[in-house]
Amino acid sequence: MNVKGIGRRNILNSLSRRLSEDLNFKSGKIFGSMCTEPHNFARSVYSAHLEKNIGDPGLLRGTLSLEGDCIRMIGTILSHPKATGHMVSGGTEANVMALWSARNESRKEKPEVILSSLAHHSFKKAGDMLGLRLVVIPSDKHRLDASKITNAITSNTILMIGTAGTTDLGLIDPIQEMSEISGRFQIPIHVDASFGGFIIPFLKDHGSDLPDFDFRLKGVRSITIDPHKMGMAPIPSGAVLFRNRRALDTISYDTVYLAGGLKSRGTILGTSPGASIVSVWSLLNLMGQEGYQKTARSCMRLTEHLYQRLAGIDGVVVISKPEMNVLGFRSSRMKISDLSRQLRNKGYAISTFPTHLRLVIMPHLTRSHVEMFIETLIEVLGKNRHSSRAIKDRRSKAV
Ligand code: 0PR
Repeated sequence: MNVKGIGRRNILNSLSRRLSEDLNFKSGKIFGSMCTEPHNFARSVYSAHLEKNIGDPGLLRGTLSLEGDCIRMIGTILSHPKATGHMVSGGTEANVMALWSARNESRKEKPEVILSSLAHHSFKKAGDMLGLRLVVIPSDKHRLDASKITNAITSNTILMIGTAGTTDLGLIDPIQEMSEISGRFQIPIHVDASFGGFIIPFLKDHGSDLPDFDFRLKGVRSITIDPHKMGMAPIPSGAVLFRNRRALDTISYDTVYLAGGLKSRGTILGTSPGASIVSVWSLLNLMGQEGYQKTARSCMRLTEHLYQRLAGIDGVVVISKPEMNVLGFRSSRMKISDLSRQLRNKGYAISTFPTHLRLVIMPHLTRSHVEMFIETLIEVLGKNRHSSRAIKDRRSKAV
């Protein structure tokens, strides 16, 4: 650190040089992120409230009441306006809280949780931190196989996890079937709708026949849903909702000394941005259900367009028909790692899974970005075809 400050102009110049290495959403080359350009209005509201620390909630009784409104509005999206919960830092904190609460409420000595091999890696963190045994059901068909759940249940099972919008392909686990199993065995469900929560309900509003996944299903105890993904809120912004107040009480701690005179909220983080609550509240009110329906439809239209374009390219295999704005594909001619590397060399940021490359068609992407991507993909695959042919030719000459 310098002894003396170096002056704003120097700092800003330095920042613009250093940050030019960052990728940005406007480039149209980030096809692998579940986050997006935050809505401008939410961004400006957020920056006006940077000083607020909701870790001392009694100081921010106004912000606290906005948090209550957010939970009610999000609860309405998830078919339970009376749900309780908190605005948190994102899907990881929300998932850990849901498992923490289930563990404390169960009071079992050796608690076990059933989940799919495709569940988000935050559950591994939660299992490790909370001393939970994770009973993993291999999901080779891209979603949880509900027929394998019953066999995995033991007297120690405290919870099943279902995902609505899987990380790798944006698919929905059979949560309806899980809910029936839940009724039979009295084992509650946590739904990770971190990604899907802000798109599935709005696609359903428009007649899509996606299955139910939320509090409408009796077995669902808690839901994770992230405004900083399809909700278009600034980072960090997640939410965890519980069907009953009691679930939240099991993870609440009394802190009697806080300056505002109220105890802490029962989230994992202490000091945390009240700005995120204020901006989500503003954004939910600005967008309304219609705003999110419009965004959901436009992302889905673009996803369907991309799906058709990919399906029309010789040598491209689309993994499954998209249910929401996530698409997986691979090449029948190139190794996944080679294709990923070559697209990355062309500036594209795409997630690479063992079985496919994942594209997430977020609101920052447009039709021309999609066309630009398709052109690049055709070029990469074309070059590879020549080089693989050349290798084959050389080999056959050598023979
Ligand atoms: N649950 C699911 C189903 C998720 O997909 C994710 C994150 C989480 C929970 C955890 O959420 P937080 O990251 O908010 O804690 N899924 C994204 C992913 O793995 C996270 C992400 C977002 C990664 C943007 C990269 C990126 O650029 O793809």
